[in-house]
Amino acid sequence: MDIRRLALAGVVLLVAGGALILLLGRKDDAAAPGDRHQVAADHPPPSKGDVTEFLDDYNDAYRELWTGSEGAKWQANVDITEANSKAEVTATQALADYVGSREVIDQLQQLRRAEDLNELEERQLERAWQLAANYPGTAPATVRKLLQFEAAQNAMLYSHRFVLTLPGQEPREVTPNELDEILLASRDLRERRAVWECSKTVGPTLKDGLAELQTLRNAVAVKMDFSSFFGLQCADYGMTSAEMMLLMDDLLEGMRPLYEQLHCWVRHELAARYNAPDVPRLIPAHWLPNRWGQEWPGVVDGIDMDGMLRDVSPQWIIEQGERFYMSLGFEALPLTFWGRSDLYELPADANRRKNTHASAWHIDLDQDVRSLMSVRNDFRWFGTVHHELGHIYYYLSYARPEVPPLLRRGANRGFHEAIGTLIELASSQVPYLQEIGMLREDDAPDQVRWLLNEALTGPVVFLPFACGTMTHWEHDFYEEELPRHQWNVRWWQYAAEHQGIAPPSQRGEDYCDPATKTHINDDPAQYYDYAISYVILHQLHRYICEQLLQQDVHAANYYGNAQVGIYLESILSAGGTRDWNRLLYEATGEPLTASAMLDYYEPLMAWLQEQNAGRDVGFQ
Ligand code: X8Z
Ligand code: ZN
Repeated sequence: MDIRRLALAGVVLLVAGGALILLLGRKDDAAAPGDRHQVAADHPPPSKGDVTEFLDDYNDAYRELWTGSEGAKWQANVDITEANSKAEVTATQALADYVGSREVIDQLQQLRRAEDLNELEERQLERAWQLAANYPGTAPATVRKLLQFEAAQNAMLYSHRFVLTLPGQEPREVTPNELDEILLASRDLRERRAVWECSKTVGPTLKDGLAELQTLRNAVAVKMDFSSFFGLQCADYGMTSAEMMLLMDDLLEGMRPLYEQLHCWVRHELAARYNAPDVPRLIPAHWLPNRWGQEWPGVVDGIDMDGMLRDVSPQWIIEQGERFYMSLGFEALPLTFWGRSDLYELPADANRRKNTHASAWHIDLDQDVRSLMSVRNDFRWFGTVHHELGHIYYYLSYARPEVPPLLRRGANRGFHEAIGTLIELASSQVPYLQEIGMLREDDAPDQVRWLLNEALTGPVVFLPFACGTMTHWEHDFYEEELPRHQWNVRWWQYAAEHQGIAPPSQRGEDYCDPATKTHINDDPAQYYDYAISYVILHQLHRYICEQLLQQDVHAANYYGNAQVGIYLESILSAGGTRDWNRLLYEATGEPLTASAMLDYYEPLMAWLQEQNAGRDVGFQ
């Protein structure tokens, strides 16, 4: 373990320790409306019976109102209409009215003083407190406006029509999948630039709404004494904004040497591919196969992941995903999953609009699980399907009587993102692909190139976007209340600094490029979840390979292994009933540490250094 890794482990331990202190300290000094101490002093400490009674009632009400809200949200996402948007606001308002009501807040303030609470009770009260902080009934007008603007922003984002004008062609409407497909395949820079610019046309339509959301989200959080909305979201990990940023910067620093090598190699490859006269230091954004440069598939010659799926249907991909989980011992998906999900792409001229970003839903916190996707038969969707099914199997695993509805959630949000991506990693390894016939037995791919492709589509390229551009921008957006005339400039400043990417031309403040990323609008101040998920999933993967399978982390095969299934189920079925630091430690024997992830990609370093010999490697 080198110093950097030790440092990260140290910081993380500190953070984890801090998380625990924060968690335990919550009763006395957590965010609360100002009159809390007054209320507490006037009453004797509540009894255990009071807590049980409150939690029973709360869990029942919460589940019912959640189901109403989630069902209405689902409808508003699969069929974007004004009426569905209105129904979404009404149902979500009902949930907010309850979880953030003055009465619930007062009761929570009392009950959190009760003595002899067990961990399950403490964690439920803590969760209820967090929910109240998200929708404080002490600021009803702000909460109402917030729910309205959130629904409107989502509708605006997904009813946008992308009109593409390729050089020498008539304008035509295209789907996001079509934009992505051209960015993956086209070798014509003029065409690529037209597609990239088309993909950013949705940004300006979202700018005013985003300004409202910035103000409203911060107002809600500050009302509950958090530093900002960003701080409120970090508190879910038991961390402050500053601690989260420290973790992000440590992850970036740990990955930076390898990323710089990879970046250098890629900019030379792409310059040759596009016959560019020079190799630019910052990679032009439209050279890359992803709208935000968050993953770079298709750069390594000789590895054609999409080719493996050319002859299968989108439905086969989802069924194969289910077979993977079933082979580990998980049950078949409920029939209602197939009946109620919305899984396939709509044509650009369809008579309804839907959210085209993949998601998984736990409608009733029980067996009603659904996924919203636009699956095509390509490798990106192959991965996404495994990712979404990870959420679904997590939902199903903790939907059991021992886990109260309030704690039917991941150990933390990063854990929830980690499971499916772990299975995505496992389902992309050669022995499994050979076993199911996606890769011929005699097709022995070059191991370095295979790993190179994994680096380009996994955390080496993703972390600079997730920890760097996204999280730093959202941090500033909320913590500094970044003024709207600095949004785009700050975005591209971070993209240059962390990802080494530049826009094809100056992008002034008439554009709103951050808003083109769905999470900025509808999953706000949480993108670091995905970065943390990569750290966790590599820890789980290393444990599984070394302790359960005795196989190489680069060429393992989970398929059909019940022991792996039992191991995962033990993590999933706990839901949010356990402290995540302890759960991780018990599951892997170590605290949160990037060492498993960095070790996985270590073999690439020497190869890249050799390729880049004589080149000026850094990009700053
Ligand atoms: O949003 C997602 C999932 C849904 S939770 C498809 N992901 C991030 C993204 O697309 O930007 C998965 C990886 C990162
Ligand atoms: Zn996810």
